[in-house]
Amino acid sequence: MINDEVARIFYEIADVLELKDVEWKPRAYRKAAQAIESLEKDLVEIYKNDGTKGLMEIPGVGEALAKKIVEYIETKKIKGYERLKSSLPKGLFELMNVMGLGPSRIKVLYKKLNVKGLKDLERAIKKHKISHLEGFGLKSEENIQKAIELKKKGKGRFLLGNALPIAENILTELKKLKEVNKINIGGSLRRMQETIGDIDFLVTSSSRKKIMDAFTKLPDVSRVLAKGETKTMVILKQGIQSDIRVLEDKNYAAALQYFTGNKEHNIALRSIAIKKGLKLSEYGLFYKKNNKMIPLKSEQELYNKLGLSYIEPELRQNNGEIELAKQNKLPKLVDYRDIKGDLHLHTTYSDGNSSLIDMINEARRLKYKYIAITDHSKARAIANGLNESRILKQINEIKKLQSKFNDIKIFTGMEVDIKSNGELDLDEGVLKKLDIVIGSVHSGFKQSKEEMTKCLVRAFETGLVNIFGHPTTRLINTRPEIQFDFNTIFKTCRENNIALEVDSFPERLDLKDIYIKNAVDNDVKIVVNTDSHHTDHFRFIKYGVSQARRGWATKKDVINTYRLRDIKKFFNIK
Ligand code: DGT
Ligand code: CA
Ligand code: CA
Ligand code: ZN
Repeated sequence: MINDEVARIFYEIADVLELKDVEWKPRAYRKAAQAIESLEKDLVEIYKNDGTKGLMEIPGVGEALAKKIVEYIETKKIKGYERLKSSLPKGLFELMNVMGLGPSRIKVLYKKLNVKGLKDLERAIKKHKISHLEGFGLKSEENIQKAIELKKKGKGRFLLGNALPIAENILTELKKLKEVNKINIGGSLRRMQETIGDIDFLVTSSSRKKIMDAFTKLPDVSRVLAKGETKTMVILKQGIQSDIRVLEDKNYAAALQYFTGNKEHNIALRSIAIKKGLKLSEYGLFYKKNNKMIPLKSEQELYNKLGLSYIEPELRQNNGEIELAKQNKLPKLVDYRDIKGDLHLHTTYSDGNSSLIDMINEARRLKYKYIAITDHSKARAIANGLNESRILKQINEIKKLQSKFNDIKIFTGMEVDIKSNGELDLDEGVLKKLDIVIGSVHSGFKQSKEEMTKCLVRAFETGLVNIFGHPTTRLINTRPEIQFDFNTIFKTCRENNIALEVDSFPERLDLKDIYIKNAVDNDVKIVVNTDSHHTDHFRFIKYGVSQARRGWATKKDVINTYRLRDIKKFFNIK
């Protein structure tokens, strides 16, 4: 779909216009971009069926913007946008992706310090020029420095949530080829790592050339880096690299294992093979003494032949999984199909883009047994957070809707802000009326570890919180984690029946795998939620589940795999 491309361009136009001090227009572009992003239909389809008129029915899209969309559909370019872009130094655009630097601050840096790109910015920080600017200060200088470091570390890596849909599309295309025997995604993507360097495919076929030709001609391919007999590498239009390997059927099991990795896991397996008088490569498992290949039907068989139980791809990082596989003691990981409900959902009551009834119906379509509606509380004014009277109104609406459906339980709830002093943003009275309360930190990120720990403990000891939402508040590659003492928080959560959330939103994936493992080891319960702001976001659940799996969580560790009555019991809901 070109929807994402158009939305991205509209966001960029908004940024450029803001840099150029144009009023109003940036807002209009952003609104349209948002609407386009969450559109279910393809813009091309809409245009084909209903022309410019059809496009103008998209919220926020008037005649002028509809024309721009048509121009993009027809020419893959928007001339006005190219012109606008070339009127500013190129480097300013890379600054846009540094967290904490919106167009308004970039404007100041550009005008006052002539900062034209990342290099200029780093130089200015070194000379402490930024702290002297109005509205910046020492703290923001430090934060910009940190954001640059984060950005550099994540350079060239894609979010799992962006890479997987691209890979799945290509997979569908390739599967249509009759020359393809077996095919699978490999690499970090099969391991469901939170960020992805490139998209790896493994194919078995007896006509390699046909596969390579088809692969390089895929509509998503923008450039071919190398085309060989067994390996081809391309750059996709989305900017990510993709590699394909084509081997024979007899190599499949060993090749899939090898190309799934990770490297450290592979190296450890290889040395186990050597100790057994075997040799392991991407082509197969062989006897060392005569180079004879041991036939393998599956990865499972390969692991078993090495004296290990099967290891799920999400666990393969040489992080202790091999030792446990030797003793047949690996935990049975929570499964993607185990999830019975989603306990963090926003609606148009606050900053969601879908209505309460649409969210409920989407959950019913997914056959969920229960959900919780958890809009923002009043402190989040920019998110249209709810005050006490609007909450009561929502509770009433939920009650009315609940009486219509007996296939799903709709819990009332709130995502309530935990303020810097540890107070909750809503009164005890109203919080007690709700089934499920998520406590989240949305401000005061920079408190010290001690202050933050104290603040969280105070909030949790009220006994009013059921879920600690997106606990570290990090945004992958852009916002660092908040600091608190995990052991103290684990203890407080255990004592107050609070579950730690794994937020499935692609840029959050909060908690990280190591923290999940730690929590589970400490007997703290996990809840995998999507934090959906649109019906389209429910699908993110698989990224949260993969994160939980990479954190070694089992079904019993994840409370939203429980039956309705057990989850009620856990949270003490009547
Ligand atoms: P990425 O692409 O950076 O997100 O991470 P991966 O793990 O997908 O790495 P990639 O694409 O370079 O290689 C795919 C797999 O191939 C990797 O997971 C393990 C295997 N592999 C690559 N290089 C080596 C190596 O030097 N030794 C061994 N044993 N395996 C390797
Ligand atoms: Ca890869
Ligand atoms: Ca690769
Ligand atoms: Zn939140």
